[in-house]
Amino acid sequence: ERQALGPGALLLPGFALDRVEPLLQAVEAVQQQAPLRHLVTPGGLRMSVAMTNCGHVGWVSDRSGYRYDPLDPQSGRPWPAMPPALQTLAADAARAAGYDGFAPDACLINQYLPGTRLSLHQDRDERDQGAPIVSVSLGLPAVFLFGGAQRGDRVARHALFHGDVVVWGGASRLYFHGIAPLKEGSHPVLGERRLNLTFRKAR
Ligand code: MD3
Ligand code: FE
Repeated sequence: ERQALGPGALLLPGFALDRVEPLLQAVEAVQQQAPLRHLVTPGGLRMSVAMTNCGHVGWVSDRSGYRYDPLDPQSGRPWPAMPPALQTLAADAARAAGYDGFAPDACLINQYLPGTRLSLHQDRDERDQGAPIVSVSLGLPAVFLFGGAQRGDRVARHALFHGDVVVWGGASRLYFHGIAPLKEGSHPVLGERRLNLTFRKAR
């Protein structure tokens, strides 16, 4: 089962469901080396999403801007390597969407607690914008906001559930998107939170 969310954006409902345990184990191991933290935007605002990364480079934001950095600025050490369970899931999902040989070098891990939101933005910090982005949703459901190529384009709402994977390629890759404030709730596996993993070819 697959559903187009936009031009080149394919929803694979429940694609990750049969591998949640190894995925969460891998995420735990990453968090131990590189704890979740709230980054500051170039404008000086503290992001409500808590983030960490694994892979050759990680996405970071501070007063000087957004970038992919091989070092975790909090520890000064390289980001943890991308665990095989994560790499494999990303490559399998990309293949299912028609992208053979997807080899992400960055995985951004986002944690949402009730009330956490991600305002409308574009993902433009990756060098290779022909490569797709693969996203995996775990835990509490979220309302995904999906606009268009222009900030003012109308915004559609889609629910994203535990185990859902979306492969963002084609024109959708540069569309504005965000997450509405997370609703209160408790998920049987993750408790009162949502995790989102995004796999990218950043360099
Ligand atoms: C559409 N994350 O990390 S995942 C992000 O749920 C991000 O944490 C959201 O937006 C989250 O940048 C949304 C879905 C997603 C991810 C990347 C995209 C949608 C996208 C890139 C381009 C277009
Ligand atoms: Fe994004």
